[in-house]
Amino acid sequence: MQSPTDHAGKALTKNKHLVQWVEEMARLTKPDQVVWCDGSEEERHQLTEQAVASGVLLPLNQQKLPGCYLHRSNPNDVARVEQLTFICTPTKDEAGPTNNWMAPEEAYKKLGALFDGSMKGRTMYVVPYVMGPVGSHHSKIGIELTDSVYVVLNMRLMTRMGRAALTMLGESNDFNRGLHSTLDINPERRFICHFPQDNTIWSVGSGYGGNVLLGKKCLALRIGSYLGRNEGWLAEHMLILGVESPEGEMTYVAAAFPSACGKTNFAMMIPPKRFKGWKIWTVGDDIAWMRPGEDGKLYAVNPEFGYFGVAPGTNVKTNPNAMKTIAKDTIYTNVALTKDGGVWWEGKDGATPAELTDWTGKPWDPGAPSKAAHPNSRFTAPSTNNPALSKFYDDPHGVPVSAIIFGGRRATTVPLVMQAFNWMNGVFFGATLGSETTAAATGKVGVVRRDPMAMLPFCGYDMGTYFGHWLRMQGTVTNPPKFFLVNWFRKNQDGKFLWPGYGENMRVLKWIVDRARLRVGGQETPLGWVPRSGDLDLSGLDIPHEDVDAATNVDLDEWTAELDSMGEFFKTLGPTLPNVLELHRQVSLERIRIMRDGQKAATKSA
Ligand code: GTP
Ligand code: SPV
Ligand code: MN
Repeated sequence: MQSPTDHAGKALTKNKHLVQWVEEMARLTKPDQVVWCDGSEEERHQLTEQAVASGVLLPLNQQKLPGCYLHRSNPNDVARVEQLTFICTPTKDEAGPTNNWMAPEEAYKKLGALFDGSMKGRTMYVVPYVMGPVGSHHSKIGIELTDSVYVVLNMRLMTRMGRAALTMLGESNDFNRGLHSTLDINPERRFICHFPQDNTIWSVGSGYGGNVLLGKKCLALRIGSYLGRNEGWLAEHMLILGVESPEGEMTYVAAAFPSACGKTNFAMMIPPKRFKGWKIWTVGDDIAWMRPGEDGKLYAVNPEFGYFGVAPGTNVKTNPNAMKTIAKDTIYTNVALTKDGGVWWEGKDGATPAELTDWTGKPWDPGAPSKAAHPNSRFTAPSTNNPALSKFYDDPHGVPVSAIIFGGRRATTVPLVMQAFNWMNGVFFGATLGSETTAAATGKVGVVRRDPMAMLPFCGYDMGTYFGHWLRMQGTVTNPPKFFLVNWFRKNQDGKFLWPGYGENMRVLKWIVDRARLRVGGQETPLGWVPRSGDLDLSGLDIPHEDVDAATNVDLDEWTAELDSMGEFFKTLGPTLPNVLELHRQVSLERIRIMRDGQKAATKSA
């Protein structure tokens, strides 16, 4: 192969490790041509035209939605497939009991056979990208080879893609090797395999989201978490936001909620009227890379450059910043189409349009039980469209994190907010996080499962060892953040949410910021600190006080059952589970027992 050039014939790289690997992968997959991407505007224009001509993208109404397109994926390919996602470490123990494991040689052989000739008649795109600010010590370089123009256009939105990545790479051999082919989009021939020791990802048989945009879940989380353990940092499924007070005081917060549990919404939140002068700035909406800084604080960068956000439920009331973000230059996937070339989904503003084409391309019957937009339909939009984008979103140092929040989707038990007593207790909150499953992955929706740190599908190595890494990180962070647990999703007997959520979550965030800055009180429970009555600012909030009480309540009977269920989960993790977490669980149970004894004695003597 000659030295690779961009579409205008200008040299792109002389990196022999890279050129050799691309040649090798091209020999395997046998594409008709190899195209190196430079990330330029002209290239985007060309690829978009091509995608439209081949039906991969459908232009939307360019007056209403300039630069916006619709993509419909194969109905068998609409979400991440956890059961087909593998960690391929030399031993099964390294992948741990929560991951699917395949031996590396077996995986290379099995997928190698599928990749053999898989790009015949197709183009192989070479997509160089940086995760994290270009040139930052936080950042990592990846190269994705793909036969999907949809993937190229999405990677262009989601990462710093093109020439800048090759310049940053220089002659180095230190880059993630990602290979992707859509093959025939057949679930029987679909595998997403990670080789942490080789810094390599092979993905075959899918064209959707986290399965194929290899910089995202595959590199930034699964491979990233492995690199983070070896190199002393954390790769987490967390949003990052800045809270600015009316006086201009800035506090950064990182929060892990499982897929489709509110990260994008929280990261773009607009505070309610009561919080005049308060502003939320988005640094990231899905992934955080965090490492200790010289001042002993934990610094976070968002490795991504765009948002791959859930469409359903997004509207002018719940997330006005997202609505502005996706008004231009956005790729919509699996949403419904209106008659005039607009987009629609369940939970969008206004009345349901009379005539809709559903996400599969068929006329939609409003009477039918099926949804017009797929529940995991998404938008891909550049973060620079976000009116609330933090001016530090691209800062090579990252932002200092004062609070870390874990949260799940729980109809019962877990209160609106609770603060951990210390770092270890915070790791315990994360390690035992439970949440109802959502449409973000294939499988049953609404079942409570343990999703530690919201990383169950994304941790690239053994879970117990990962908890150990989290615990040990305390030794490197002398000015540590405070830890919190939240739940926006508690329900009443009728199945209605007790807490209004979205912008109103500012009330909880305010308490978190004040706690992190040691300037508001709290009530101690056996499990953590909760706001005293009156600590949460509820003025101007139009919901019954009983609902707030029910949302914030810590019921010791429910928590006894919860701690028992956490114990069952711990048992499944095996010998690498740090003992201190099991001890903490037992101490919590014992504290509940003693507390209830005290309460009983008090009732008797009264
Ligand atoms: P991923 O991109 O899959 O990682 O999801 P995410 O964590 O970014 O979730 P997102 O913010 O997209 O929200 C997912 C769904 O939860 C959407 O349908 C939202 O409308 C809904 N949601 C978000 N925040 C709240 C909240 O505070 N209360 C309630 N009831 N629903 C919420
Ligand atoms: C998630 O499922 O957590 C996502 C979407 O953010 S995907 O990129 O498909 O993983
Ligand atoms: Mn996510």
